[in-house]
Amino acid sequence: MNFHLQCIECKAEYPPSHIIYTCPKCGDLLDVVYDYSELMNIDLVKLWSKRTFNVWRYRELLPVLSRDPVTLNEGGTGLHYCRRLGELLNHPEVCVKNEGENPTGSFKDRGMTVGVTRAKELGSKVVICASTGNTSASLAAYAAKAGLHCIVLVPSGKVALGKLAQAIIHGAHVILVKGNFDYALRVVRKLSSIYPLYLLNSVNPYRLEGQRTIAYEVYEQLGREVPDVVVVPVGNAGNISAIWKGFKELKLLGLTDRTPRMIGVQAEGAAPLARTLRENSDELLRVPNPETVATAIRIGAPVNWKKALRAVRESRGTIITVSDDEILKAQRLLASTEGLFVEPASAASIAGLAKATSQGLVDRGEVVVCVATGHGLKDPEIVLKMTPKFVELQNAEEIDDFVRALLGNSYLSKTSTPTALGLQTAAEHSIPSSS
Ligand code: AN7
Repeated sequence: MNFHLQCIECKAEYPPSHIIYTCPKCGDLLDVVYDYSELMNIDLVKLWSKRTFNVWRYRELLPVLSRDPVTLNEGGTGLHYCRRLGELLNHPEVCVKNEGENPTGSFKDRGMTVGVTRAKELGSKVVICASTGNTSASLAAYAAKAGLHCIVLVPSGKVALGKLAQAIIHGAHVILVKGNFDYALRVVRKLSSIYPLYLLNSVNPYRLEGQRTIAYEVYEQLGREVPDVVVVPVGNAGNISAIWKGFKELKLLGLTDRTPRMIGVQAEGAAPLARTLRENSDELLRVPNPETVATAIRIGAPVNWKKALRAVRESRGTIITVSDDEILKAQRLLASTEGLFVEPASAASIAGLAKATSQGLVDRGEVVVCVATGHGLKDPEIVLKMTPKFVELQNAEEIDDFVRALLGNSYLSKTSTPTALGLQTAAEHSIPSSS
């Protein structure tokens, strides 16, 4: 499909051959604009149904010229109906879109497959980003696949271990910055304005386009229906903007006559958008020193704030805040009731739904999709930190006591007598030392 760039504020237009990230005239954000009329006579759903369930299934709606995208088979993630969780939240119709199933374990891969393909099309040799972790992990992997050099700047000491390991192993030049994400982003924006470094933060309009596919997939997975509410964790605010654009397009293309309400969720210590919306401010009310256990969304000056506020207002949604404690409880609840292990930032969507339900923002029976943005194994340290004490058993007798206590009398039959295990003790079982 034909596309060009357009400023969201002054509406100036630019051809896709220009390497720009913001409007050269007024400095505001850019959006990718398509000529949808080309698609009006095509049965899109039928076309899609013949293809693999991944991001490139929707290739007519992606802004690339190449027929050979840089791909790791991203997208096509599960939409899990969460009956047990729904019962606990007094809200039966909860689905979780599990973006941890992507190749590098987060939704960023949907954007990077498009963004890195564009980087190649535009002739770039080096890609760069600032990151709270997942963007760097994803960009490093796609740059490796494409044979491009990759530089990532991350806030020192504030990136989950798994994400850092990913960026390193995929061969990125990892630079630790003494400062937060907002500062690191300022630095890479400056660098990319001076040197030929292709910037792949979500200020890059092409990257965000790949993330619209979350909306298309949810639509197909719900049997060509749109949910009532979509709950999304918000950091730099690109994802909520992209998903909203995707749902609007489904309506524009005549595939549905409804759109969902978008509910963004921020951590209490990093909630600039929630406050900006609440106070109805025309300027972003920045948080100078954002802090939260959900390091992925530890962001005080979201670059896409304008797009995100438009998404929330147009969709008649809102932005709510949750505490770190609520986030960690929600993470454990989702993992222990549904078998889905997501990172703390992602669990913010579950905590957010719990809060929205209790505040009457979501009605019982409405179909809600929570976007779980990244995999729990990205940040194993937080789980261990939150686990007070392990049970450490020395021998078979203790194990027997433990199991009997766990099962309780109701599960035990009269024939199961204590310590009839006949096992060696752990010490007997250990390999003797050679001395
Ligand atoms: C798991 O990696 O900003 O609101 O630099 O990793 O689109 O920014 C990560 C963001 C939610 C917020 N959940 O998405 C980065 C980065 C997870 C994330 C978000 C992020 P946006």
